[in-house]
Amino acid sequence: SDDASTEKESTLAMIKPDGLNYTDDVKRIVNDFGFSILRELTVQLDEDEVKVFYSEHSKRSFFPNLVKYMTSGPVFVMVLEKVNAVSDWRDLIGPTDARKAKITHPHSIRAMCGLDSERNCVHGSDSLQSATREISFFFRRIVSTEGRVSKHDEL
Ligand code: RTP
Ligand code: MG
Repeated sequence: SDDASTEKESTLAMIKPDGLNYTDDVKRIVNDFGFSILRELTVQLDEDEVKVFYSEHSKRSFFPNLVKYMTSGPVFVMVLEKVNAVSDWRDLIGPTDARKAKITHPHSIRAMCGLDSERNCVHGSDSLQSATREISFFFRRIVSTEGRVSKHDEL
């Protein structure tokens, strides 16, 4: 079918350095909500890698702090697959500001493990196009067109 809403999508989910202690809780939520984990990886990012990953924010005042935060320890990255994966994962993580999330989205992942507008413990791709870029950032050889990931290719 060409109907995007019934096609499986892949998205990039990341547990940021401040969230690593919540990995089991996040993975339980991932499974409960029907995502398949196609790939996972624990990696220590360096400053240059974070600058590329978050390059859309390079002119923002918070960018230096974001680079420090994201290099403060290892991150845990997952490629998640399901129908509507991109927006469903964004809904599950909640708003960027974890302090607000605790009030407006108390069941969200950021409400569970985030602290404030910067240290919000998880990432999610914000569009199918971002998902494709971000998956290929970590898993260079497995991404195909349209945000789909082949289950047959190996890293
Ligand atoms: P993410 O990309 O990490 O999933 O977060 P997001 O879409 O909800 O928010 P975005 O605007 O893309 O911001 C990326 C990350 O930069 C940090 N940030 N700090 N101090 C601040 O005002 C501020 N604003 C953003 C957060 O870690 C945010 O997730
Ligand atoms: Mg973002």
